[in-house]
Amino acid sequence: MKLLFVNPSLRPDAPHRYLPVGLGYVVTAVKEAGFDFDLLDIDISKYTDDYVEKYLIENNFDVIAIGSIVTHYKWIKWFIHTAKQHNPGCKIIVGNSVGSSISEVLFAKSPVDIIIVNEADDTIIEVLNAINHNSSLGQVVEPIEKIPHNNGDFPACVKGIGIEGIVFRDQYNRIVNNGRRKAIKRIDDLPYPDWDIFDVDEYLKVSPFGETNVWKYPKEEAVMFPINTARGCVFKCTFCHYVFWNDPYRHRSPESVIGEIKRNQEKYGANAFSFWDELTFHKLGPTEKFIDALLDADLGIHWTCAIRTDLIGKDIDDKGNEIPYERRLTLARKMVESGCVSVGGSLESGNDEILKTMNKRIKAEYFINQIKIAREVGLVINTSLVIGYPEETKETIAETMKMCDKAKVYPSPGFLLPLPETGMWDYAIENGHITDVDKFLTDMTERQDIVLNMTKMSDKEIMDETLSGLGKLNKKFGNLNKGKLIKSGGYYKHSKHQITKQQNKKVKHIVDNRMLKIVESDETIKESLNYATVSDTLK
Ligand code: B12
Ligand code: SF4
Repeated sequence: MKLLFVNPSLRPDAPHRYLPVGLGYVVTAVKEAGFDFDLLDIDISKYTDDYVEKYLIENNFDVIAIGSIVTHYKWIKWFIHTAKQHNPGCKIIVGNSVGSSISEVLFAKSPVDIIIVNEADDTIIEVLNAINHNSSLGQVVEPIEKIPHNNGDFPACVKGIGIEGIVFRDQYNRIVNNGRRKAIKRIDDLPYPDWDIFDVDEYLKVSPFGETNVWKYPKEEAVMFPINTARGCVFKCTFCHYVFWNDPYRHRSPESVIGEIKRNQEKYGANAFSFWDELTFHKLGPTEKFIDALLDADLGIHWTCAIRTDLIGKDIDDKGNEIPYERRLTLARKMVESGCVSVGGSLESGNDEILKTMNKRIKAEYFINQIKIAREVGLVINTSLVIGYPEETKETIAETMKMCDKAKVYPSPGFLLPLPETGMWDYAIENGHITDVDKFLTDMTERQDIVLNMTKMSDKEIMDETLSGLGKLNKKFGNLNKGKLIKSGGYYKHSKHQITKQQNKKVKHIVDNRMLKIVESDETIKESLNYATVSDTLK
């Protein structure tokens, strides 16, 4: 069986590239199961569409597997059509949310053969074995039962039985859904992604660790690797969807994560890590355990992650008991001590009513609490914003900007982008905001564009209000060109004011009685405005 895996390019024009963790897990499982395959890594090799087409003309495959997220629908559709045109006999397998969350659409609009729904590590092996042995993927359950969906008026899949976790086209052109596969219980048991399958050296040249406030080694020596420490999330925000949505939240043990860190240190010289999860830390207890284990391991690394504002910003628990400030402060301090340089936060909106509609289960004030602790320990915090919920008004946008001002943070702004299988997708379909699903998905870009306006304001009003707020924040805390206020391209460009250091001087910063050396900086005074070390900033 001639098998090809394809790594597409989500952002062909971006200067940076990152090792694809999801595909990394999949190809590692396939390699361990003994299959030979080719890899067409479009992302790192920057292949053009013409090159990809030529490659598909010149090479024949029995199976081609590709995965991406749903915003990549237009290109994935092109790829499937092109691959089938030049390799008509091959089976096309699609994974990740561009398959999982819109199966009905992709089957109707492309000649895809099999979609692997959600977690693919085990399913892909069963599918490849079935194709290899020419055995059945499954059959339709009689009497025929249609599976309801909310992806417009595309024909529904019919219920099937067979390899769990796939949707496939049978010999009668029926789209058969074999139902969900149970999530892998112990993700500790998964092999570490085998990065030798990819051109690691090339990736490392273009995977910068954008943080400047490193102190464990000179910043030019940072070698960054992504790492997946958890799958799924315990929350269900109405703008969010990822492939582990229906699976239980699972996190790896500290030993397993540390094992992968050490493997990457020894094998590839890694010393910086980005935790790429939906939710790396879900509550204080397990987070403390993880950070203590990182400290004990004394790895000499730096790391970043995203955290919800309730992790260290929530001061009263759901039963009304106080969550001690000291406990949260100690955790943040230990995070820094173990090498954490910055965290992505999640203010999302400065308006508590909108936060409720988002089902975020946080209060805007948590962000301020979190920032206060972060600044005390020298941790840089950023935040994303989701502007454009139906209730959004000029006043609520102003409230959000005011909260960023209070926190002294330039945010990563974005507009609500209704994605399939989210609460806001259902809202958009049910209220007639999306009528042509294929067109919507084809034209969809990114959260930094107003893709669909469901507010009572015009696009111009939303944009003007947002830009006016961002302009003021940029004057105070950012250093962005006027045209980059929304597509700001990397937090570090506008978070420098948070960094604990002084202009052209080595400063020493005491963290938990240990001396941490902060590296020298050649930045301008404006870039180095140092709110983090100004005591009482937020009091
Ligand atoms: C890293 C990341 C990025 C990186 C990607 C870099 C890279 N080379 O991977 C960057 C920064 C580029 C990025 C950009 C964006 N991202 Co992003 N990103 C993530 C993040 C944090 C981690 C992805 C990851 O590694 N997951 C861990 C692995 C194990 O899971 P996985 O990728 O889902 O893989 C599993 C399955 O999907 C499947 N699978 C994956 N690949 C393949 C391939 C094959 C062949 C098969 C069979 C199966 C398969 O098997 C895997 C193992 O079970 C996720 C959140 C998350 N945790 O998923 C968001 C996430 C994927 N991103 C998301 C979004 C929305 C975006 C943006 C559109 C944001 C924006 N600006 O608007 C942009 C995309 C830009 C564009 N042009 O469209 C959404 C996707 C939503 C959706 N429903 O599709 C997510 C889920 C975050 C969220 N909850 O909103 N992102
Ligand atoms: S936005 Fe974050 S907290 Fe909310 S469901 Fe998605 S991953 Fe979980």
